[in-house]
Amino acid sequence: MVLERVPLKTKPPGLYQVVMLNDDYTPMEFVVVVIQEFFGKDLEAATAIMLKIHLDGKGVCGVYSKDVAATKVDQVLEAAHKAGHPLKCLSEPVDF
Ligand code: TYC
Repeated sequence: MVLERVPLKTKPPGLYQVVMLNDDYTPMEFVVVVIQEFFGKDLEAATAIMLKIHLDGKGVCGVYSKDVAATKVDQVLEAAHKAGHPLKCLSEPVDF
């Protein structure tokens, strides 16, 4: 009989950060509205995140479960596409 080792531990579900990328065309006002609408930030926090992205090239808009992060990315990309802006974002695992 062959006994196979069964992993004792399953990995805890990880957290994913939604990272927004800078570009030269999307209006700052649009990015601020998107961050408020989809990431629940107030005007001041959304403006600070937008400026960080503008200056650093990218920034984290929020941290979620994998599914929720993927939904946020879809919502942002759809809103940007509909408005005709090249705004891009992605989700990636948070490492700690
Ligand atoms: N760089 C853009 C501009 O000058 C503004 C911008 C900020 C675009 C953040 C995308 O994720 C972004 N209009």
